[in-house]
Parts: sequence; structure tokens; C-alpha cells
Amino acid sequence: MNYNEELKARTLHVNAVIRDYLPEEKGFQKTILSAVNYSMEAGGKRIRPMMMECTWQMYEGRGTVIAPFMAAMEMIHNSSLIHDDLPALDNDSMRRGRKTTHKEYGEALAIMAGDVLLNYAYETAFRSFDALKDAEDPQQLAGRISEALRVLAAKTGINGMLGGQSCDVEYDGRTMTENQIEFINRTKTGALIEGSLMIGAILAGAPADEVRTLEEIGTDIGLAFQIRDDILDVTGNAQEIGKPVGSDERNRKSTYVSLFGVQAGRQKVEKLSENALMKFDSLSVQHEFLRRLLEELATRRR
Ligand code: GRG
Repeated sequence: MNYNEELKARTLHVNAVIRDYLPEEKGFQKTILSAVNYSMEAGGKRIRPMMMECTWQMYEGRGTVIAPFMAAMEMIHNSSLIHDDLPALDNDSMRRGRKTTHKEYGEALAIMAGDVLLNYAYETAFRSFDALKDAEDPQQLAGRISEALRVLAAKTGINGMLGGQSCDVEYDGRTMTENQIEFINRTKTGALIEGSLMIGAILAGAPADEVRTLEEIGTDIGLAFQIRDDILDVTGNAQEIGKPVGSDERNRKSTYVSLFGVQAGRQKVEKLSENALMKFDSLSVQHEFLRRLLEELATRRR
């Protein structure tokens, strides 16, 4: 199978895994649950759960424990997108080629949908303990699940995505230093990518030093991914990326690209990507598809 075919097959597979964990739209909460599913089923590249499954495969993970973590990671990512689009934040009307959640359901329900989805992610991740009943060594698996939950929470929290986004919001409209921008990119965007690469490996029982290297790879890829996002916001095609371009300029946002220009941004992405691939090649095990995916993210067009 070539890379594009495999990417397509893996995306479909991740979608199926996620679908298994989506809440049923019923009861008095039916509307808010449909807002949650509206966001979860809007498409998206699914790179975080995809990366997670790849590192799980690299270290020969067995069983079903990975599935709830894959779904949980995508839920956390989607909850952040719902909130990111709100009028108080980026005030965006379109995402993934359709109306943002607050445009479809109203602002109050969109705020709630983001909160519900963030908590539902943890409800889902806790379902990983169901895998203990079929485990060869339940105690060992319970230890791995606990560590994976710790990483999931830490990468989402104040020293991860939420911390970075909070600073991003606070510094809105001000010119930032390169260090401030790097902190924000590493946390708001990089942390979930770091966590995704780490969790698959942790659950499969990878050695601790390799999990640390995967975290470093996630940092480089996360930084590159955000700068690429900023480049696309300037040079991208609205139809291709599924949302209007120029959002950063409209919101007077300091980004690596607004500070140093598109050309410098491209060079930085290339360098970060090279670093990440070098570290990837130093691991004791390999994964051809994941390597290519990491490589492709540097030049992605959506
Ligand atoms: C949920 C309580 C709560 C708060 C959310 C708004 C926020 C806090 C965090 C925002 C984090 C954010 C939007 C970072 C940008 C990361 C980024 C580049 C997102 C785009 O990711 P893709 O390209 O999107 O993977 P798709 O649509 O493919 O899933």
C-alpha cells in the first residue's frame, strides 16, 4: 500500500474507533450531545489518535486498551477547537468546511459542548480499565494505564494545552518575544502531539528513555505543526483548509510568521522536522508509515 492509500485507510479506521465511543444522543441532554457529536463527526485529519496507534504498534501493543485513549485524545482536541472558535476567542464561523459549533448551536451551548466533551474524554479514557479483565498481567497493564492517564491529563492541563492557550489569549494583540511564542506553540499545540506519541508507547510497554525521546519528537513536530498552521493562515487556500484565511491578522495575533515572515517560518519548520526525524531514526524500533506522516506534516496543505 502506498502512503496516501494507507493514510486513507488509517483515517477510516480511526474514525470507526472514535465512533464506538461517541455518546448516544438521548434524554433531556439530547441537544448538547448532538452538539458534541456535530464537532466530533465534522472530519478532521485525526493525526493525534493516528500517531498514538502507530507508537502502540511500534512497541507491539496487544489488546484493546489503546482504543479508548485514541478516542479520548481526539475528544480533548475537539473540545479545544469548539472553544477556540468562540466569539470571545478567535470568533471563527467556519471549520473543516462547515459552520463552527457556536454558529450552529449558539454560543451558550457551544461553551457547554466544549466542557462536556473535555470531561467525556476522561470518562472515555477510564474505560481503558475494562481491558484488565482479558489481560495476561492485569497489574502490569493497570500500571501502564495509570501512567497513560497521568500523561493525558498533564498534556491537556495548565502545563500543556490549557496553559499555552491561556497565555495566547492573555497576550492577544501584543507583540510577543520569540520565547513567548515558542512557549505557547509548544504547549497549546505541541503538548497533545507529545502526549499522543507517548501514550501509545507507554501502553505497549516501551522503555522509559524511548518514551522521553518520543516526547522530544512531539515537541519538535508540535512546534513545526503550529508554524505550518500560521503559514497556511497567510498563504493557504480557504477551501482546502476548510476555514477562512487571515484569522491571525484579523485578531492581531503574534505568531512566528507575523514576527519573522513566511520564509523564515518555512525554514524553521524544515529544521524542526529534520530534528524530529533524526531522533525518530535513533529509536530501537521503526514504523515506516509514522515516519512518513511526521515528514509530511511539515509541508501539509490543510
Ligand atoms: C476545552 C475548556 C477547554 C478549553 C480549550 C481553546 C483552547 C482551550 C485551546 C486551543 C488549542 C488550539 C486550538 C491549538 C491549536 C492547535 C491546532 C493547530 C489545531 C488544528 O489541528 P488540526 O490541524 O485540526 O489537527 P483537524 O481539523 O485536522 O482536527
